[in-house]
Amino acid sequence: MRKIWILGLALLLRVCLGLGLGMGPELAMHLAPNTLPDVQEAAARAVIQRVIGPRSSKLFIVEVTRLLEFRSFQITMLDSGQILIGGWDGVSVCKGFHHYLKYVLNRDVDWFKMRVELPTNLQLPNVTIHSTSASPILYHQNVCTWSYSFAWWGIEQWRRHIDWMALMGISLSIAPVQEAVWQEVYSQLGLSAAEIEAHLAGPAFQAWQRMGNIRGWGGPLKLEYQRLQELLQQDILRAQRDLGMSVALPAFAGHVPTAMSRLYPKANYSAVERWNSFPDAYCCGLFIEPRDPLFDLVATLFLRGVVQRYGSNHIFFCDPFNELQPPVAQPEYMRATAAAIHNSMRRVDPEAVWLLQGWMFVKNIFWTDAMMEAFLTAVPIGRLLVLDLQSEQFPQYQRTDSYYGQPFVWCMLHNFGGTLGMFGSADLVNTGIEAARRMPNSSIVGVGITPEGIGQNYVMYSLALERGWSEHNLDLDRWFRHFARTRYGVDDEGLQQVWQLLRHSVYSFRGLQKMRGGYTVTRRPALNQEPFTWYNATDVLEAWELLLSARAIIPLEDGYAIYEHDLVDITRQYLQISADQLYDNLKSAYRKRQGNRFEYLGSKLLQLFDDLERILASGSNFLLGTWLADAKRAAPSAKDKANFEFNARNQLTAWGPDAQIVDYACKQWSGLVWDYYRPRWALFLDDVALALHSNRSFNSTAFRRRVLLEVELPFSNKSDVYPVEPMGNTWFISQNIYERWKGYLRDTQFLHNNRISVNLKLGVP
Ligand SMILES: *[C@@H]1O[C@H](CO)[C@@H](O)[C@H](O)[C@H]1NC(C)=O
Ligand SMILES: *[C@@H]1O[C@H](CO)[C@@H](O)[C@H](O)[C@H]1NC(C)=O
Ligand SMILES: *[C@@H]1O[C@H](CO)[C@@H](O)[C@H](O)[C@H]1NC(C)=O
Ligand SMILES: *[C@@H]1O[C@H](CO)[C@@H](O)[C@H](O)[C@H]1NC(C)=O
Ligand SMILES: *[C@@H]1O[C@H](CO)[C@@H](O)[C@H](O)[C@H]1NC(C)=O
Ligand SMILES: *[C@@H]1O[C@H](CO)[C@@H](O)[C@H](O)[C@H]1NC(C)=O
Ligand SMILES: CC(=O)N[C@H]1CO[C@H](CO)[C@@H](O)[C@@H]1O
Repeated sequence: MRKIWILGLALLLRVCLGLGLGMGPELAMHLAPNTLPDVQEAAARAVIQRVIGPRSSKLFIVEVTRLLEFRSFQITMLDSGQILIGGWDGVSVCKGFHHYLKYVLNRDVDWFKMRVELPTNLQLPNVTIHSTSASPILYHQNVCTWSYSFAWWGIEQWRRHIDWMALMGISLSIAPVQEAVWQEVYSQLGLSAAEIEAHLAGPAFQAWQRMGNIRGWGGPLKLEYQRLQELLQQDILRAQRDLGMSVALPAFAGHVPTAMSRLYPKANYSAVERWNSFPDAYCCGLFIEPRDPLFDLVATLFLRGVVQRYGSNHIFFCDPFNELQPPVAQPEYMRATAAAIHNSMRRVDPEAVWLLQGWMFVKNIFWTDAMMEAFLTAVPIGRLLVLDLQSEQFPQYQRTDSYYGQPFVWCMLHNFGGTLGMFGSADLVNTGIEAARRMPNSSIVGVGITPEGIGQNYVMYSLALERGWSEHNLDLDRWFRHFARTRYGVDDEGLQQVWQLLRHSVYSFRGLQKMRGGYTVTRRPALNQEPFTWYNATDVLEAWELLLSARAIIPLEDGYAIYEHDLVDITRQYLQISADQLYDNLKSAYRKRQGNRFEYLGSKLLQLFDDLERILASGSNFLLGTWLADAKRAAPSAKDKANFEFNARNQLTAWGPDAQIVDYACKQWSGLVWDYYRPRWALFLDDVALALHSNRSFNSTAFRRRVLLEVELPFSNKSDVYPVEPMGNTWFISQNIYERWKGYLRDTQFLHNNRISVNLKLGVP
């Protein structure tokens, strides 16, 4: 073992001296943690043990060796009948194990199901497989994921997620927790405790305060909590680095508390522009001009604090202008700014690489080609790594000639705000990665996923990451079939058909619309919405029917939980579509002043909310109760629980003191449907019906005010407790709802059946 390691070191040395590996591998090697192979082996072994249990995991032997090709794994069978998985690092070993699990044993994991029960008498097939990642870097996370999905997680949830990341082959992510460092830096500089408190946002809003968008909202952030977060992040980092993953840490982007101008009145600041109409108390902090000496002072203090607490993999992220306009529109200014920021990193770590989210370049007229080129080329080539943040819909790498030579990661930004709704662009992901790799002189060095929130559409993340590892286009037909088979652990034509139908409908999006999860059920009611679907909803109905009929063949001990999860999701999806359709009909009834029809359809919509609540309540992954309980559990002390609950509720609903980005992070969850979405629509239906009957027009201004004061704002301050355990039998509830909503399709009051084609499948005259 030791000998192999020394040989590996020699190889590594050769590589570090730049002897011809190409920019991607060289950069990835530069960032790789120097964890010893036996530590990585132990970590990979532990992952396998958690996934298949101690008994089955004895059938696998792991070995980390740098004699293998960079980011590759090799699977062989030993004479003992055990399977040997060798990998370049711990992550590659885990990826190899996942490959064997999914493509040899035909079983798979999911975010919600990280434990796989293998048969006791399992004979492991003898295979020899060698595979190398086509992506030197596989990236995961978005700064927002930490607030929308990870906000309340403890080490248990993180453990499962890191295991999952390793199985997918993910090699780079971020670790943005930094409040304890700021607390220290600001105190050291002379800010008072109150001034710091006014700056730091609450536990559900840290992502946007870190980016300079808001300040203080949802606070105070207690010292005790800052300390707990710091310890948690240290555990997370250790777990990741033990597997050989690298982690990018935060660097200083320039945003500081307004009170800094009291201490340093002569420094050159600009006021950050208002973000989403947040009031002064919670927005518009200061931005220090990067060439001002104060920038360096703060940057150095901060980054030293970060590295001292969290170590370093030579990669730091910061986004000075995320959804914020730079103060000066001149290429020379942009060049000097970028250079100053990178230099501030180099002062602490001479080998620093700057990780930048390319989001600011998307659809922003400020960033002309000249401005972008000046900004991007101010940093030595290879020392800036750009996340092309939403490559499946708004790629920027073409427009910038591959970021003027700076390495970039092709990313799928599949989700905003952690909203639910089946959705994805399977074909575009498959072919988009190919196109980016084949572009002449492409500087692509990896593939990533950058969801604002996780916990939905698992299939898309699984697809994008496998595509990222793979050198070739995936055969999507086969891939989706195999997905169905491994998901439920049973080889069945009907189940495969379910996923083909979904693939060709919900997962076939190709539009340029911004998908933000705002469907009729979750949007604030109004008469001027235009819901749309890009697919034929009959496919979803058929998929649902097939899924319901598969109940008897799903293996109870292993596939059933994920089967129930999918049943809840598809029922939810069909109700979501039906609500859009009901809405179109309600609008037409109003326009035609058909009071009775309006009330009839309104009662159906309320029935739909009842059904939606019932099906969601039966699924363990669709409960508001869990989100709130997790938030309260994360509170450092009993007296902080109320504010943590406020944070958790406000983020999902009003998102701000006055509904600034109301419903941006909406969730189709049990509890939220019942106490937030349904009451809004009930108010609306009453108001409109009243207007119709009294021969008045509906006053939308008055309604908005009423719904804000009666539902949207009060929700954040409530403290009702919701179940954390599912209720009812999912299959029976789903079947019952299926019968009802299939029946409504024959209803003559539904004049606008533009989404669901009733005639063919259901035999309506
Ligand atoms: C596994 O298959 C390979 C290639 O066919 C063969 O050489 C080897 O002996 C087999 N190993 C075992 C343990 O069956
Ligand atoms: C302050 O910075 C701005 C750019 O943000 C620059 O235009 C201006 O000249 C600077 N002022 C001083 C006094 O350096
Ligand atoms: C690719 O790079 C080479 C060498 O710099 C250059 O000669 C060539 O024109 C480039 N091709 C394209 C399509 O940009
Ligand atoms: C939707 O699919 C059904 C069944 O395949 C088909 O009969 C119908 O014409 C389709 N509707 C539209 C709008 O494409
Ligand atoms: C609508 O309601 C608003 C607020 O209550 C009120 O100021 C306005 O006059 C009303 N408009 C009409 C046309 O009644
Ligand atoms: C919610 O509570 C906060 C204080 O905790 C208060 O300032 C705010 O006005 C309350 N909002 C509503 C809508 O009751
Ligand atoms: C606002 C409104 O609905 N006005 C209607 C009141 O009733 C008269 C007569 O039926 C209609 O002509 C108006 O359009």
